[in-house]
Amino acid sequence: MSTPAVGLIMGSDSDWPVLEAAATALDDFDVPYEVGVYSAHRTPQRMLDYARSAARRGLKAIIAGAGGAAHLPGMVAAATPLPVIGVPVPLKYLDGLDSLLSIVQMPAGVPVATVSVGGARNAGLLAVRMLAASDPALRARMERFQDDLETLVLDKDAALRQ
Ligand code: RP5
Repeated sequence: MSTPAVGLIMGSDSDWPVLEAAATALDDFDVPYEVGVYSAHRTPQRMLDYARSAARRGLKAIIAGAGGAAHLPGMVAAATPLPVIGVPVPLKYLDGLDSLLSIVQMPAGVPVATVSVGGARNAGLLAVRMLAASDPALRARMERFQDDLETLVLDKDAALRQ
């Protein structure tokens, strides 16, 4: 097993059905990652220990998903120098708007790169791009992925026009 480059964490195991798409994106690019549940409210010390040790342990980026009063991404960003990508998880009420606002509205100095509500796949792809900035082989794979996206759209366009 290679050393994880990305930490994929969430506030509750109930977030996993949403966060799984980030894992799939990382798998698509063979990026090693670790997964865990770290609640800002229920396990605050465990969350801080994780964030404070993340860079030392070799992680390069952290994807953090949470719902409702979604403080996990921001609190992790406060305790690590690594880039943190926040995924707002939609819950039963408010359609995830509460999660989005809890994650996106960070004070200056503590950035969280927030994706759309439920946008875990893009969170995974953004983490790949972060790693690709210093990894030419990974960057080439990302470029091929983008070419494939374009081809897909052009094929669909051509099919519609027939
Ligand atoms: C948040 O509370 C979690 O990220 C989750 O989205 C939400 C609900 O958690 P559970 O009550 O399902 O464990 O901390």
